[in-house]
Amino acid sequence: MKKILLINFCLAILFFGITGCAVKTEEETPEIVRRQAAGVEDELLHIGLIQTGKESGWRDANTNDYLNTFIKERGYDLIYIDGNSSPERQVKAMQDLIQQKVDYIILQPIVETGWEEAVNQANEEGIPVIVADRQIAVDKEKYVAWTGSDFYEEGRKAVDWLETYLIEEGRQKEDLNIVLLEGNKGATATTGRTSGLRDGIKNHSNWNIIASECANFTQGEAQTVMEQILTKVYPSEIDVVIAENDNMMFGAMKAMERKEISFGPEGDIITISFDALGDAFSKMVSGELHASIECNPLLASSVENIIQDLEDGKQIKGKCFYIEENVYDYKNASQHIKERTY
Ligand code: GZL
Repeated sequence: MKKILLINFCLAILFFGITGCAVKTEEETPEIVRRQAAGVEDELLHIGLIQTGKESGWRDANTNDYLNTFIKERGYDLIYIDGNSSPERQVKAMQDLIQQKVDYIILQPIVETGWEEAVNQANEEGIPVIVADRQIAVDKEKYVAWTGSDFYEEGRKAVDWLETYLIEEGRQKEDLNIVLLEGNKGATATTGRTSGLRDGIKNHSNWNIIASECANFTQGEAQTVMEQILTKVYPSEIDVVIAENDNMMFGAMKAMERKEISFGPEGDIITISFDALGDAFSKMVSGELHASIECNPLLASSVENIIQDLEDGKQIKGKCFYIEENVYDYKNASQHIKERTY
């Protein structure tokens, strides 16, 4: 058996070496070549997962979903690598996984750039790379597929929600000053949401972004950034705070609370964030948060479907697999809070 595997392995390398193609198709390779990771003799699929870090509640839910899906009882050996919020560490992790000859690499990139060389190395070794959550600025032919959210659409959904709310409140003609807290520079979630928000906001000549600062999707940085903004802008000048994830909104809320600024449906400042974490639902129910635009962290099943299709020798039809997401607000949060799983 081992000898056949070795012959197949050499043929696969020859095939991948010529075409650099990570996608196996029925007519090209009828069966998946099992790479025996160094010194490992088993029938498990060895999956390397490169995660961004632990920057938010969304990330914890995303990581746990993978840890609960790719388990030995289901035929996987998951090698989880925490990128510790360092793009450089993530690239090194990919090179290490290539050395270990894993069967698949799942990449959850912090930022889009810096991936060309490492992804090429994975191609040369015939290791399929599946990108999830944020995207990478690499030729799409170099990786199998991407699955995640439409971040631009999320940004537009936030503006749509605000438009509707203001009309319901009879405030659509009011001048509106907006503070925007952004995620990591260069992350698809940031660029997508920011573009969607700005494209929507510029349709309103009476809306104005008076401050936009990066807080890297973390609660601590957002509190610091909001405290700094509040030294330059009077609270009475702020009508809306939009945070590109719930954790940054929680940090902004702490900064506003310290200044005794009222916010939320029962306060003065409109508050809108992204992710729709359980804690965000609690704040919508308690009257602190107006709305949270859902960003679904449960990507493991979408990634597993791609891997299983490859294992079955199927062609992957498409490059981008978007996941379903909703908008929740202070009016409907109490109907959904019990069903939330993260
Ligand atoms: C979105 C994801 C973002 C979340 C943040 O898919 O990349 O990163 O919105 C997380 O909470 O930190």
